[in-house]
Amino acid sequence: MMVGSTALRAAFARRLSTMYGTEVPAYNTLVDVAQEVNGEVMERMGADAERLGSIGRVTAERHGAIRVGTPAELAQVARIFGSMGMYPVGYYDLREAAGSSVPVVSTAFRPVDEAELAANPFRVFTSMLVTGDRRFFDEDLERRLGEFLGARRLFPPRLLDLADRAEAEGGLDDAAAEEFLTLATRAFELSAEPVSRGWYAELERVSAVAADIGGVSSTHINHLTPRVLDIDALYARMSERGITMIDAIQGPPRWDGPDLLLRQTSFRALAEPRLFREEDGSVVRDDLRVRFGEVEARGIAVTPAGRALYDDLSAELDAMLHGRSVTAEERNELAAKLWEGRVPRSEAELVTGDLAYFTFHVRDARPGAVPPADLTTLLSEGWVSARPIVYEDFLPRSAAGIFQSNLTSDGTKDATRTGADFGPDALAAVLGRPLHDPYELYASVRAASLARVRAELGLDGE
Ligand code: OOG
Ligand code: NI
Repeated sequence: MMVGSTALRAAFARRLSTMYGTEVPAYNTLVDVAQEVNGEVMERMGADAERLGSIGRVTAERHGAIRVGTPAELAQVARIFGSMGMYPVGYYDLREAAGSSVPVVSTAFRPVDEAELAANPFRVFTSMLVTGDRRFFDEDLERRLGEFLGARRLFPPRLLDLADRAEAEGGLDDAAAEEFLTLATRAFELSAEPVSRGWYAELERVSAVAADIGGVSSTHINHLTPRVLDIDALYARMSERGITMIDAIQGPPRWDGPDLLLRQTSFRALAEPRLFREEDGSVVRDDLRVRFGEVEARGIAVTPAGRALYDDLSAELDAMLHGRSVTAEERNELAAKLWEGRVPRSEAELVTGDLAYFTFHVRDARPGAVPPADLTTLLSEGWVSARPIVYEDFLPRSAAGIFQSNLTSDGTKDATRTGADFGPDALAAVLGRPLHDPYELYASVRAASLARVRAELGLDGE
C-alpha cells in the first residue's frame, strides 16, 4: 500500500511527539493538561469550540521548532518536509525583532491548502544561522563555523533519497515509509555525542542560539507545541502542577472580543544531561538548558490592515509600559483596555472592516427571491454566513521572546556593524522552492469561498 504525503506528515508528527515525550517528560504533562482543558472547553461551548478547527485537528495539532546552520542544511530540510506536504511559508528576521539578538532568519514549513491543514496542520518553525552577519560573527569565527558546519552531516543520504522519491511519487510504499519515518525522527533526536566545551563556550559568548546550532554536530527538535483552546486555564493549571511558566502569555491579550492571531506561553528550558569533551580530551557529564515546553492558542488570521492595527497597539502598549514595572495581570488589563477601544468586538465588524479573514457560505434558508450582489448585504440580510479562518503562522515578536526567555545568556551583538543582507528572496533561493506569502494563502481561501457563494447564488455573469 502507498502511504501518501498527508499520512506521512501525520505519522511523523506522532512519532516526534512520542520521541520528545521520552526526551522531555514535562512535555507529556503539557499535552495531558492541554487535552484536559480542551475537553472542558468542548463541554462548555459545544460546537462553538470547533469554529477554528475540529477537535480532531486540534488534538493532533503540534508545531515543532528546529535550527540549522547553513543554506545547504536548510535546502535538505525543505526536501524532507516537502515530501510530507509541508512547504515554506513566511519570512521572519529574528535579528531585527524587538529586543532580540538572535542571529537567525526563519520560515515555517506547513501545509498550504485548506484540506491538508484540516487533515493535519503539522508545522515546523525552522531557523537558519546567518554566519555572515558581522554584528555577531567576525570573519575568523565565520570561517571556523563554516568549516565545522560544512563537515557535519545532519541527514543521512538515504533519508534524502526517500524524501525525494516520496515527493516525486506522492508517497512511499509501506516498507519505505517505515524506513523514512524512522530516519526522519532519528535525525531530530538529541545526540549523545560529546559537545566540545571550548567551541561551544566560544559560540555561546556570541549567542546561545549560535552555540545550540553550531556548537554540536547534529540538530534536534527544540520544542514541540500542542494547541489548547483556553490558554489562560492551561497557564493556571500548569502552575498548580508545579511547572513554572514564563511570566506571561505572549501575543494578544485575553479580552472580551474575538480571539485573533496567536497566544503562546512556555516553561523554561530544562537542564538536560549532556556529555562534554574538555580541552584535555577527557569527557565529563554536565547539563545544558536549551529545550523547553510551549503551548499555544490559535485565533483568527488577520489581514494586512488587521496586522497593522495589532502592531500599532503592541507598540502603544510598549510605550505605555516603558519604564514601569507591572505584573503580567496588570499588563494584560492595560492591553485589553487598549484593544477594547480600537479592535472590533464582533466578527461581523472584523468582516466589514476587512481586518480578518473569513470564508463565506450560503445559508440553507434564503431570505428572499433575488440575492443582493454585494457581500455586506448578503451578510446583513442573512443569505450568507461567515466562518473565521484560523491563523496558521507565527508572530516574530513572540518567537523572539520564546528564543530570548530561554537563553542562558544574552550574548553579544555589535550593533555598530552592518548586518548581512538576507531577505525573503535570498531565503527562497536557498530553499530552492517558492516561499509562500501567508497573506496570499489566506486571501485565496477567502476568494475561493466567495467564488462558490457567487456560483451557488447565481450571481455570476450579471
Ligand atoms: C523557535 C522559536 C519560535 C514560536 O512558537 O514562535 C517558535 C526556536 O526557539 O527555535 O517556535
Ligand atoms: Ni514555538
